[in-house]
Amino acid sequence: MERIDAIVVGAGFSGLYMLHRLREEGLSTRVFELGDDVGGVWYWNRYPGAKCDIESVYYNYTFSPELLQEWTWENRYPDQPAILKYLNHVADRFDLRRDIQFKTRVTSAHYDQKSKRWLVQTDDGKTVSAKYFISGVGCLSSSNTPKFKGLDSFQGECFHTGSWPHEPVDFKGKRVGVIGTGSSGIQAIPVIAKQAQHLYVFQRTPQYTIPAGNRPYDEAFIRDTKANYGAIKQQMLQSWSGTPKKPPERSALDATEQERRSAYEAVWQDGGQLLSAFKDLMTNLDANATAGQFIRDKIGEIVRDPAVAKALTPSYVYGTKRPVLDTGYYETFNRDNVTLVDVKSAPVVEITANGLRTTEGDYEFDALVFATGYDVVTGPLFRLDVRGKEGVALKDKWANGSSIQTYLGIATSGFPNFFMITGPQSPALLSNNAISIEQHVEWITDCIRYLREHKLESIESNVEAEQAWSKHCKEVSDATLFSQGESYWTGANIEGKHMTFPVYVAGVGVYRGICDKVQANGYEGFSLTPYPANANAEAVQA
Ligand code: N01
Repeated sequence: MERIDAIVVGAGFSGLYMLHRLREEGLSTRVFELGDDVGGVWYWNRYPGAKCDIESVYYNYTFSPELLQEWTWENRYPDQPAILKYLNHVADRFDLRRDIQFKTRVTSAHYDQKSKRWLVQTDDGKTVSAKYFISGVGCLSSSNTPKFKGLDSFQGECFHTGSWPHEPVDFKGKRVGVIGTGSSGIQAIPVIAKQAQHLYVFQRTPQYTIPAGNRPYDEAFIRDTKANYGAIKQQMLQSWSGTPKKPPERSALDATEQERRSAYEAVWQDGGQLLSAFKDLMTNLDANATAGQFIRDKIGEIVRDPAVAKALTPSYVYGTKRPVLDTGYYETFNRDNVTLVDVKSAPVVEITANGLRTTEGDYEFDALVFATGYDVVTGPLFRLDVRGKEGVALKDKWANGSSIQTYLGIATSGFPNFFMITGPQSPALLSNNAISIEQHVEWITDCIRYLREHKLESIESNVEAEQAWSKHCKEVSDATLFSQGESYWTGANIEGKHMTFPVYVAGVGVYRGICDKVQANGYEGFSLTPYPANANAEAVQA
């Protein structure tokens, strides 16, 4: 059996940087990637309109000053082709492809207590043994297609936004059905509406979304940003979200009605998240209600048909589902070729050969797009069939997500030398992922270097430490509104799934401080096991 130092799963933002850093440390490292090229979610999410809603100049690696200077983003928000181009550039620039095995699915990763190594099986029938097993699968790589009755009977073309074909898809002259109005649906719907003969949007929950305000960067902004990246990076590292935006200082409730409206209007006109307008929108229901009402009023102003406007108007607490940015979403429902179908009041009964049936009627179309999201956070991890000491499966340890317990969102007890980049109970789902990924990769790299320098065979988080961390995560999120609703954050989007809120919401800067302190204190909360006295040099090396 082949023996290497480290195995990383996934060649997206996480896996690429992890590979780069471990190679620099001199570790033999292999990345297994299911796709036939780099990119991770940005390789698979090629649906029309796919974009990131973090601004381009902040949604990139910051570890290499040279890379920051040589790469220039064109638009405020990067679309999928631009991000994929960037990640390809990174893969080439750092010569990463030679250690990535593409078109390979990890089918299991089991910890062998005897050899104290991870045995990782892949779908090519091989097993590789590694000292360290690192997940770079992210939170959003396991797409969810609801188990509708008759799913296989549809005779037309069928797509999921999370695994879009590489060949161009042409909806011209076609009747199209889109199920789902989360970030993906909201980005895809305006673009598909412009191509399709007719578009049916099947909406279960109306969404709060505000204009992204996407536009080309001007040269002066790029010049300034590049000149000041050092300072900007420091602001990103210390911030709540991982971007350098200054946090709001004022309460929405201290402002007059007119001041609030003009603050919200300024964000609406410029684009970006409304949550940036006041400091207490996610901690105070009354403050939050003012933001929700602002968007509800906008919907009424934009959408001409009052019945459609009403159906598009959300009533849940703003921000308890991930707030969305869009380009012309509500306006799309003024088009003659777009029909909104409320599948909350009249649920989907079945998919038929020619479309779908709700409790109120039949809809016929030629192509069906599932924009139904992901089995978030635990889905991609459970798919790896990770088993730790005594053969315990991660899935069983976390009882399907309802009892997620991690230490810092990076490690979990019973799984030595297993690291999760942007794992549950880290800030990842709510932060600028590029920054959160870098932080985890660097923390893991430092940790592995420490183990090797101190001739330590393994690291494993302590049960008490992860219980305390999980409790702390819950206390912090319970003090906000984030965890109070039904969302994919809590597993409510998947039938039968119930998940504890899996995000550390104290913010990127606070979290970084805690992780750094754990490291500075010799990995407090972890058990470090030395190699046995009689271990040979080769075993200690690898
Ligand atoms: O998924 P979602 P997404 N019948 O879960 C509906 C990232 N992302 O792919 O709200 C009918 O948000 C579901 O309805 P409901 C980003 O983190 C980022 O859109 O559960 N409908 C919802 O409307 C984002 O948050 C970007 O009632 C069903 C939709 O499907 C995350 O990915 C772009 C249903 C799913 O929405 C996920 O976004 C794209 C059913 N049985 C994605 N099941 C950017 O950077 C589900 N739905 C901008």
